[in-house]
Amino acid sequence: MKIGMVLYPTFGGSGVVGTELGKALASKGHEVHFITYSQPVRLGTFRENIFYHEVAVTDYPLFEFQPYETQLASKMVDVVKYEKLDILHVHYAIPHASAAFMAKQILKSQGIDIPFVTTLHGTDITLVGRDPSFEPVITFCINQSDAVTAVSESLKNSTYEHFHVTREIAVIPNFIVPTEENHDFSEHMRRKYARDGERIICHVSNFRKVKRVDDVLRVFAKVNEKIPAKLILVGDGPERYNCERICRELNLCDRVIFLGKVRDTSHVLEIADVFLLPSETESFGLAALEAMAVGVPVISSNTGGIPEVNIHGYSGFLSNVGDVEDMANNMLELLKEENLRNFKANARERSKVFSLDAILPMYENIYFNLANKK
Ligand code: GMT
Repeated sequence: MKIGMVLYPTFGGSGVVGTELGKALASKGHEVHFITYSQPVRLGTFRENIFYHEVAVTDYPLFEFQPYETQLASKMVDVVKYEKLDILHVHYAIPHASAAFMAKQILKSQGIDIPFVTTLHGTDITLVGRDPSFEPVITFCINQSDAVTAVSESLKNSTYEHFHVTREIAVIPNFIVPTEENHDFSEHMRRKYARDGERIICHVSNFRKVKRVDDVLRVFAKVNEKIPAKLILVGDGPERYNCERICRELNLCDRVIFLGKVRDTSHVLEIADVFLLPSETESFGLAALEAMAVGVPVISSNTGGIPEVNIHGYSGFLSNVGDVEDMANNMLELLKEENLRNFKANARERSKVFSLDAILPMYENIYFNLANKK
């Protein structure tokens, strides 16, 4: 099939999922056309069946706010028409679903029928979407999509709770793409960051308020009082400055490493003993799944879709949002020599439920069903 993939090309989870999905579909022989405003972070190399169409966003002085949605819709029309696409798949409702709806209507007026699939990822529903000013557009676009998917049961339920959605939403969980583990490299890098006997704790996020990175630091401070440890923080965003300040206040500067943005986080995760995700809300928690996939257990909050991924007492532990004390106690329990080995193996095992081989056909089924209805 010929598939148009629309997503935010940044380090965010929805962009990662959309890009990895497109790459996997291309490996299976589908022709995938990425339509984004800059090259997706995980796209990069020259590959068979992958094409990239950049949406140029005009920087004209009249516009205080650039008309991204309009230019995206025009680009979709163009690519569908001239590349003869069979389907459009848009990740993140705002404004991708409304741009797809507009493109579909324009194409319809020219005699072209193009179905579009909308995948809801989280903040489009749980944060941004709940702002009442977005509600009518989001509700309309979800209802007008030819198929809608959500990355967890929790996100599906939130969508029904907060929007007047009348149509079916299919749950297709996020997935992991197998990576080559390099044990010599991991050992080398581990020795760079931690001395013998020191544990490595890792957190990966976009450092937005919702991630509660300050809780990461507070949990770490408590654990580090009992056992020697290092904290590796991956990512960047609005809370980074605040976190650096907290590090200084807690006198942790020599134990906390801010790596900044890293394109492929799997090699950092490979050197960690435990992953920490204390988010306020999380529709799925892809970062936690990526950690589990390389055998790293997870200490997390029990919010949103996280309990669908991380199993309490098996692949890690769950605590109430903000319960720093409980998270630290759980981490100390998990880091005991006799527990850590089991939790690592369990985390890896649990991640297999979300293998690419299991999830990819779910999207393909949706595409085939819609294409056959045309
Ligand atoms: O994590 C973020 O804040 C980025 C955001 C995005 O849309 O790029 O992530 C959301 O989508 C991911 C992929 O489906 C999910 O794994 C994240 O849980 C979700 N984030 C939130 O719900 C806060």
